[in-house]
Amino acid sequence: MKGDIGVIGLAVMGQNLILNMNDHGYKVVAHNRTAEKVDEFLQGPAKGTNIVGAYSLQELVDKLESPRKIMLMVRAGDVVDSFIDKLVPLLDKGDIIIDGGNTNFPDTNRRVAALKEKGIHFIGSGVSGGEEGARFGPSIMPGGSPEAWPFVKPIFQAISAKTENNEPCCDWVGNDGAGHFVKMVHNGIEYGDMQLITEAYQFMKDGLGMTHDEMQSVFIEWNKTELNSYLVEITSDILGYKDTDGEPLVEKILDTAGQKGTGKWTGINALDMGIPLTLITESVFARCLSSLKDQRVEAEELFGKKESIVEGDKQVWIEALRQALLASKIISYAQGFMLMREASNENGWDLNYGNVALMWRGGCIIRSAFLSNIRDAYDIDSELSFLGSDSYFKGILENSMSAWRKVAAKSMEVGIPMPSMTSALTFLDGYTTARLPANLLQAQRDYFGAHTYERVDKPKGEFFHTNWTGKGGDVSSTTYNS
Ligand code: NBP
Repeated sequence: MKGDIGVIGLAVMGQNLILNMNDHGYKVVAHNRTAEKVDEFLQGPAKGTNIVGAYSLQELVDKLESPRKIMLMVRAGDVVDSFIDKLVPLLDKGDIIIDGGNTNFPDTNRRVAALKEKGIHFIGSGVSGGEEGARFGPSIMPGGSPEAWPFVKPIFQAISAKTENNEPCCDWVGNDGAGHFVKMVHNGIEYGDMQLITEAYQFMKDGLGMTHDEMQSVFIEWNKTELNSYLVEITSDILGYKDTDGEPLVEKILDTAGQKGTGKWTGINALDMGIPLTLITESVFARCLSSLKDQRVEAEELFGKKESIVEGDKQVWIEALRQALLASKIISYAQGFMLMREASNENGWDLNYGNVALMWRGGCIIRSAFLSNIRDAYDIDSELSFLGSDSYFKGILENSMSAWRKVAAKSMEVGIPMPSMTSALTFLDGYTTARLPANLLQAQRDYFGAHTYERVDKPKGEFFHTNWTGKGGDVSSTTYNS
């Protein structure tokens, strides 16, 4: 009997996805560049299963049922191109290559188009959930050649995480690089969620002087509220984790955050598309700032930074912080969905935002109860332009406003950096202001560069230039927006 699917790449994600597919009754053929890893896998975790090995790409291809489905779980970038180049001459028209790595979506756009010319279908799929997700149910976000989806759908939906209603956290996202785009936004939101939690932690630790056990209890309690999520849950575990000397391990970890690029890509795309994705972008910059450790140590001394003590009733502050965190999180997701909406419109992807929320509901790092409410919001209005306008989320934003402002103001007053919580509030203040000071900005642009402006008392699209000093000419610059 031939294999149902081939997987190339036997590192943590590949191995666990294969075992997951095997659990669901699929016969998987496993291949890896370094052949010894095939043997190690077959004699180790795959022992006693139906998984078979292939020591060359030809062997892999020969062992698969038609149309062949070959999933790459390898390092993103050139390695994927190199495998595609080697596979294509061995494949037949109608065969399917799937890239399940963390690929930047323009690469997927390019690969879908290039392979289409050769008659090969290509799927670029986000896979989220790390090792445990891959093994027992990840969130899977496939996009690319729609013709390929019916062949891959049963396998992907079988191995994916399921919601409490047993719905698979996997559905077709859209054409071209849509799946990888949505996975990129997922990762950006993950950056935002993590940053928001760290800001709450710093406020409690430095501002309120709380112990790690106290903070752990707060996160345990928060996890029983609308903030219920995987990241809040693991944060409570981390805060309670003691090193061998009985002290909290988290305080022994160097405060410089790493990043692999997906948050940065999300920010770059937001800038390219002109979407104010402020919270996620601040979260990426917060990681950049954290990496300037030596400079920060010097600057703290140079500026003689004082302790940032927050006076007042601790319980009142903790509840205010919870509300500020929840409201900021709503803004982060609202901005992320704005970005997806713009990308969907620009690329003709026809994204289903409710389905995206459902795919993130289980298996992935940002899984949370909150995503069910997002799905509900898009069920009510599939074209919702701002998540915060949905009545459920609007209610939370309004109810949290006072506490959110108090936390933001206090953080500024005592010097606790909270870039994401404060930028979220600033965004909402801007978004809910009908008249912003951009009129003055337009006047400045016209003053120094004759960039022209529109008038509130004239139809939109009519542009004016003023000779502000009486010395300039009347020739205006060309009017366009980049
Ligand atoms: P890695 O990202 O560490 O990739 C390891 C695989 O890539 C191995 O099969 C390795 O073969 C192969 N590879 C490399 Br590295 N360089 C190669 C080359 N020049 N030629 C051929 N093969 C090469 O594995 P992973 O962490 O399992 O991730 C797989 C994909 O899934 C990545 O795109 C990753 O970004 C994504 N992802 C990872 C996670 C996670 O939590 N780790 C979560 C979600 C998505 P070798 O054994 O011969 O070196």
